[in-house]
Amino acid sequence: MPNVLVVVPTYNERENLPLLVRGVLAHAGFRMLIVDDGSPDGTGAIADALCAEYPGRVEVMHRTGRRGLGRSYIEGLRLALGMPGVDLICQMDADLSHDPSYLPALTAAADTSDVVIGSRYLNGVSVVNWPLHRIFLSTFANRYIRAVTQLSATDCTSGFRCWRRDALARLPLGEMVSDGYAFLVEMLFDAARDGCRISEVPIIFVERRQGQSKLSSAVMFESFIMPWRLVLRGARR
Ligand SMILES: Nc1nc2c(ncn2[C@@H]2O[C@H](COP(=O)(O)OP(=O)(O)OP(=O)(O)O)[C@@H](O)[C@H]2O)c(=O)[nH]1
Ligand SMILES: [Mg+2]
Repeated sequence: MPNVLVVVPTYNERENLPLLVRGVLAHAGFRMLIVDDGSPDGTGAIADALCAEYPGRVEVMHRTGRRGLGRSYIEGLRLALGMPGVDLICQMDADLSHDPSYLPALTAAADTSDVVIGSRYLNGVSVVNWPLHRIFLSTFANRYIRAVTQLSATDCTSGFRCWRRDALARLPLGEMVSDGYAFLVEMLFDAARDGCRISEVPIIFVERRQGQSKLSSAVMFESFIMPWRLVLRGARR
């Protein structure tokens, strides 16, 4: 049986989180760490109730201070790396865009890879309910990131991933500088430089039905600049 910890950052996901937790815990050997950023909609209290409902299988980290996806992942992944008996560490969104039924395919592929990406772009474009401008933005972002950073994955911005614990432990989490979605690119860039074997499995991504997107213009600007920062930093290291 695999020993898997799934780290999920949440901000205002009260309707989605209970469904996600049940979907993930349907798989034997899977545990979860929810990293809530003081969600004003009460997601943190719902996470605590799920923790009480599934003792030993759901942990909750309540963050205070400045919120951010990158910050949440850094703190959550550090805690995950310190937990005993964890072989694989997954990352996924809480908004049900990432179907938990793909988790076994991701963890199985980690037998022969250090990091496995759940990819929307392995077989054309596999997204459901995205307006055309969102598809253009995401496919353009991926082409741009690949061109600047020379990463070869088709979906460098996917937040659905599975890491072998030892590969994740080698990443310089303390040196990471991104706040938003660029954090995912930064992780992948550092993993590639470290010589990690990176592979992808196809997923169908379904746009959230409940709650709101947190994609702000500041986050998009950071994603535009970050590939160049990574390349320049990579050249210095
Ligand atoms: N802890 C924490 N989680 C966040 C933050 N921003 C976003 N998230 C979570 O990160 C995941 C992805 O965020 P989304 O808002 O769905 O971003 P997205 O998928 O690019 O946007 P949509 O397609 O519109 O849903 C979700 O689980 C969010 O709740 C944050 O500042 N802190
Ligand atoms: Mg989403």
